[in-house]
Amino acid sequence: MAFYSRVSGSVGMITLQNPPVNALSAPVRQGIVDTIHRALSEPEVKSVVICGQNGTFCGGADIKEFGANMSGPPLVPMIHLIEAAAKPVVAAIEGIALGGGLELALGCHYRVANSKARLGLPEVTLGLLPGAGGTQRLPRLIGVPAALELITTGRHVTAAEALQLGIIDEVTDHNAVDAAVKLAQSVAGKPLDARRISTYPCPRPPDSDVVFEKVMQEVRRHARGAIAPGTCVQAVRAAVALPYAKGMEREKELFATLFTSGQARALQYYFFAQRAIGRWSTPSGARWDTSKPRPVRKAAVIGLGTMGRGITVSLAQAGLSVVAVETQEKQLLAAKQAVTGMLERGAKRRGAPLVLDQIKYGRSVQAAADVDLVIEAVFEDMALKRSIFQQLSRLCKPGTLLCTNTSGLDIDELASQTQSPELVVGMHFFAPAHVMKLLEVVHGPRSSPEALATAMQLGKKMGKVSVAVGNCRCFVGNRMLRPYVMQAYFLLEEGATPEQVDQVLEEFGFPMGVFKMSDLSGLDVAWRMRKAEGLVLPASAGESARIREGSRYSPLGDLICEQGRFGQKTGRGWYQYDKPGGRVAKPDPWLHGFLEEYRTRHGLAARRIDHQEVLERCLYALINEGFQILQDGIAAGPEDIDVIYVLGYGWPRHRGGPMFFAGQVGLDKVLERLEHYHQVHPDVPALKPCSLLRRLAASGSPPISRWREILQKPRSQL
Ligand code: 3H9
Repeated sequence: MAFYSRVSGSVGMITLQNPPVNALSAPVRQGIVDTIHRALSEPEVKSVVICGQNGTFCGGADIKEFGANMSGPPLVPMIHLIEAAAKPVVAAIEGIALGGGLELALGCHYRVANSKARLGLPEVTLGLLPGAGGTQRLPRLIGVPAALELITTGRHVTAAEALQLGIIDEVTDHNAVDAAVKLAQSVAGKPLDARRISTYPCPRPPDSDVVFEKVMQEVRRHARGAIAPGTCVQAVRAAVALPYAKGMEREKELFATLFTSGQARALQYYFFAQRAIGRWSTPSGARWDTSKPRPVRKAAVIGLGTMGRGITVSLAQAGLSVVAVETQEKQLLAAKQAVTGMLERGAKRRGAPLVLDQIKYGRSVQAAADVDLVIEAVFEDMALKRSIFQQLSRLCKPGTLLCTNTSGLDIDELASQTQSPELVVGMHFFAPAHVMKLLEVVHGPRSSPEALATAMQLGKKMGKVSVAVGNCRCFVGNRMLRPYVMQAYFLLEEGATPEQVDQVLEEFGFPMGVFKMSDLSGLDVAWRMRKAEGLVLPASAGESARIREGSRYSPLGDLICEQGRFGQKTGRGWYQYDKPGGRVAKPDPWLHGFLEEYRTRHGLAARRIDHQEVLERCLYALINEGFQILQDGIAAGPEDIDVIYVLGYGWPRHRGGPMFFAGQVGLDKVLERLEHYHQVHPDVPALKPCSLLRRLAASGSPPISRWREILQKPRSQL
C-alpha cells in the first residue's frame, strides 16, 4: 500500500509501503492513485513528495504478480497521472529505484537521490523491457546512446553517475526525503511544462539507422539467443521514430510479446531460484540452515596452484586474515606475485582498499596451526589430500574447520583421516575462484550442521552463491557433466565432429560447446580423475575399452590425452590453436583423421546426425542425471541444480537451468525421447529414464514449484 501524510502543511507525502523492496504490487499502485488524487485535491497542498518506507524507494513492478492474474490500476496510466499533475511531484530516492521504480520516478517532475542510492532499468535481466514508459522517457531525458546502454544491459548506476547522466536533479549525502521536501517547497507554484519528460523531443542521433543497426548487432552477439535485449533496442528505436503516444503503444506491444515468452518465465524463475536456494537442507543431509555459523577471522589456504591463488584472493577481499601455504619455493614465489597482481587489479576495479597485508605466506602446513578454518586446495589426488588432512588434524587447534576444495573426491574418506570428522566439509570452487560466483558446499555424512553453516556463511562473505550438496562422486555439477560429455563422445564415434556438436550447443545458448569448453579447462584434469577411478584402460584392451560390464564407454578423451593433446594449454585438443595457450579454436584435420581411423578400428559406421539428436542426447542425459541426483537426495531441489548450472557451467540463464528447461519442454516429452534413445542405445545407462522422472511425468508433469513437495515423500515412493 501507500500511505499519505502532510509535511510542513503544504507538502503531501506519499510513502510506498511493501517490504522488503516496496515493489509496485496492486495495493501499492492503488495506494499511489488514491493518495495522488487526495494530494491534488487538497488546496493547502502545493507540492508532493513520493518516497519509500525503510530507506528503499522502489524495486519496480512486483515480479511475484507476473505469474498471476494482474489486478489493480495499471502502471502506465498511474505514472501519466503523476506526470500530468498540476502540482510538482518530487521523487525522493533512497536505497534503490529499479525498473518500474525508476519509471515511476521518471514520471515525477523532479528526482532527488541519496548518494548511496542505485538506479537502473534491469527488466532485461528478467526477460522484459521497461514497460511503464522507461523506453520512451529515458532516451528523451539522457539521449539515445546512454539510454540504450542502460536498458539493454540492465546495469545499475550510482547516484553520482545518475546525476552526471541527467537522470536525477540532485544528490544528497543526507536524508533524500528531507532534501526532496525542501525542493518540493521551493518549486511549489512554478510552471511544470518543462518538467514533463514525455513532452520532450527525443534526440535523434545522426545516422540513427546505422547506430541502431550497430547496437542491434552488438546486442545479438552478447545475447546468445536471449530475445529481450534486441526487443529493448526496438522499443528505444520507437522513441526516436514515433511521437510519444505512438511510442508508448509500441512499447506496450513489445512488452506484451516478451511478457508471455518462455524466456521471461525462465529468467523470472531463475531470479527467485537464486534467492530461494540455501533455504532448504538436502533430504539426505543434516539441517544446517538453523545452525549458527562459527566466526571465521583467520583462514589458511594449502596449495597455491590456480585454485589456491583465487581462493586466497577471495578470502582476503572478504576481509579475512589469510595464511597461504605452498611447499615448493618456486611455486610460492610465483603465487605471491600472481596473488598480488590479482589483488591490485581487483582493488583498482572495485575502488576498494588494497589488502596485501592480510596475507602471510608460508612453506609449511605448520603455519595453519592457529587458524579458524583451512581450505586445502592441492592437486586432485586422494593420497596427497589424505596425508594433508592427517597432518592438519594433528596440528590445527581444536575446533578448526577443515575444508577441501575438490571437484569430486569423497569428503567422507578425507573426514575419516581426521580426529574430528564432523568438522570436515567440501568447498568446491570454480575457476577462476576469485571471479566465479558459484560454490558447492559439500556435506559428508558426518559433517556437522554447524560446520556446514560456517562454510555456507563464509561462501556468502566471499561473495559466492553457496549451494549445499550431498557427498557423492563429483557432487552435482560435475556429476551431471559426465553423461553430457560422454554423449558428446558417443556422437563423435557415430559420425559427428566436435565442430558440429559445439555449434548445436552454442546455438542453444552455451557460451562454448562441450569440446571448446574441455579444451579451455584442460583435458588432463578429467583424464587424471578417470585414471584414478580405473576407467582408463590400455590401448591393448581393444573392444573391452568400449564396453565395460555391458555398459558403453568412449575412450576418445583418454586417447587424445595420450597424444599429449590437453587442450588450449598444449595448443592441441579437440581443436587446434595457433600456439600453446592460444584461444582461437580451429578445426583440426588431424583430429578428423583420428576419428575416422578410430571408427574403422572399432567397426563403427559414420552416419549423418541431425541437430535435434545432438541436442537431445547431450541435454537429456545431463537432465536425467539431475533427476537421479534429486532422487538420491544430493541436491535439495531443482532450483539448486539450476543455479549450479547457470552460474558454474554456462547454461543459458534465459533457459532457466536444466531442470526448469525439462519442465518447459514437458517431462513426458523428455521421458519419451530418453526412452527412444535408450532403446536405440541399450548399453548406455545414462539414457535410461530415472524413476523420479517417470513418476513426475506419470503424475501429470507438475510445475517445478511442486517438485520439492513430491521429493519430500519417502524415498521408497519415488
Ligand atoms: C518491472 O519493473 C517491469 C516494469 O518495467 C513494467 C511493468 C508493466 N518484486 O535480492 P534480494 C524480493 S520488472 C517482488 O534478496 P538484495 C526478493 O525476491 C521489475 N519481489 O535482496 C527477496 O524476497 P525473499 C524490475 C522482489 O538486497 C527480497 O525482495 N525490478 C522484487 O540483495 C529481497 O531481495 C528488478 O528487476 C520485485 N521487484 O537486492 C529488481 N525485488 O526475501 C529486482 C526483490 O522472499 N530485484 N524482491 O527472498 C533486485 O534486483 C534485488 O532484489 C534488489 C535487492 C537489488 C532490489
